[in-house]
Amino acid sequence: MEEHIISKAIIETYIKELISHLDVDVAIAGAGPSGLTCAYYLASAGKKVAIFERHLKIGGGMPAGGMMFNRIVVQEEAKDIMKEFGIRIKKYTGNLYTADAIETISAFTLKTIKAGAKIFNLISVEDVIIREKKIAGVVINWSAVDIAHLHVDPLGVKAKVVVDATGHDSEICRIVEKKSGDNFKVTGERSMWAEKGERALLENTKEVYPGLFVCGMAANAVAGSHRMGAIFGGMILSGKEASSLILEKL
Ligand code: 48H
Repeated sequence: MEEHIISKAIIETYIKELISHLDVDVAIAGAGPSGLTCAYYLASAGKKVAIFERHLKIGGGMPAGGMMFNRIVVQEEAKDIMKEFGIRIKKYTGNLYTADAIETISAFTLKTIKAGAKIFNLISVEDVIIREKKIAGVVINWSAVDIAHLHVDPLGVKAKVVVDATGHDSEICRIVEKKSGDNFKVTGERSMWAEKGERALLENTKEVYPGLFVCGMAANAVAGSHRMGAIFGGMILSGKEASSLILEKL
């Protein structure tokens, strides 16, 4: 058991995976609940999907529940998806259910990987590729490069469709706003109003620029809709909705 063979096994197999995901059907920025759900349904339908996640951990805001109480609330409409992922939910009151945030994000992560989507953590999407006014891929770099403010040029990934699932900051849409040269605007999210925010989410989940779809909190941020706090039904429904719209397009 020589150390350099262990190193070779890690580097060789990682690089193989990375190379095989330099040209994908769908590149998703962000492995939060909406990005994972979107990836799960796309991969289940046979699409080649790469998720690039800035952080070491997977799950975005979900593992922290509400203010670090690691429980989440979902509404009746999301019950079927929770069931599909094998997550236990408990009726609380009315149409509201609770679930363990760690169980939920673990199930989402595992099922998404097993469906065939590839998650690359510690990699950030720092730019997009635009050809003839259409998004044609993402530009990636090690997150550590950004954190350390190093001058290291990035690499490009070709994608038929790109999904902005970056949450509150809607980072990919903000890049397009700044760099496309078109009149594409990110409005920015509004303050907390759970009911309105959740209701607006599905409507805001769409192709916002040719080749660029937005889901989850980013969808509300782009459209200028409300945040909703630690209720997650809308996030996973939005991820599923984005996958359906993308499947129609591909
Ligand atoms: C690679 C990136 C980049 C980048 C960011 O925030 P998320 O959990 O996003 P959603 O939309 O799936 O879920 C939102 C939910 O967690 C939430 O915040 C809610 C319900 N808030 C309501 C409220 O009122 O506060 O995940 C986004 C992920 C994160 O893991 C980021 O690290 C990652 O995207 N990310 N990854 N490249 N440029 N930017």
